[in-house]
Amino acid sequence: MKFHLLTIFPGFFDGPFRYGVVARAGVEVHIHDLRDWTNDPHRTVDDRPFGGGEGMVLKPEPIFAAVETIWPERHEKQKVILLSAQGRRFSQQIARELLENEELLLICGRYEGVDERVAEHLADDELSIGDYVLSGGELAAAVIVDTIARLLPGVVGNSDSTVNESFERGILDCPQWTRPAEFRGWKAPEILLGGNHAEIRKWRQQAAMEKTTRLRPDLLARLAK
Ligand code: 9D3
Repeated sequence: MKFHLLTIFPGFFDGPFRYGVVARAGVEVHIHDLRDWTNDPHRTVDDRPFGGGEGMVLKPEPIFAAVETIWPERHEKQKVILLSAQGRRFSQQIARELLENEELLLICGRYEGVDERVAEHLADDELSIGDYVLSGGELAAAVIVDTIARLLPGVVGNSDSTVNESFERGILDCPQWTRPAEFRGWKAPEILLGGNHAEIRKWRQQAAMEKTTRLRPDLLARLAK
């Protein structure tokens, strides 16, 4: 799968994509500097908001020019996604849907926002990664690329091992322990040390339920619907 990221901070991605699933073959990430599509000596990408207000807004022209250069012709399996705090909330299910594409172009917002004509007339979708305020879309882009890339066949070794993931089952993973069996007086659950796999499966299911009830009751409420 091929990802294009449009940003005013191309250097931002030097770190996150050198590690993990994104560094592997089969995942291509192309970083594009938005300022490359400006025509003025100052390489201006932003301007003051109409109607007044704090801060600056990303101008539409460089963004449209960039997307139209990267993809002179658009086809069905190419999607332009605007990342903004106002988008619909990204999730494991949206990651699965986006996996159907051949290429994704993620536009990273900055400043106070992006001229609304980008959302209305250029982007196929507008996504947020959660209800908190970031300083821009770059961290969101890294999160989305990582989440989709690890679902690609070949990434997890066993292609079945992602189909049963906690967010897709609707409850959290069960808690895990490893050696030593006793650490500072805290013992790993006895049942996990034995070989009764049927009992272990039951115990884990119960432990996952208890943990979900305590930390993510919202997931259980959704399951009940
Ligand atoms: C505090 C400024 N806000 C009110 C005027 C608007 C605002 C503008 C720009 C809020 C955040 C941002 C920058 N954030 C993103 O571009 C962003 C984001 C986010 O803030 N949270 C979750 N997901 C995303 S995706 C892009």
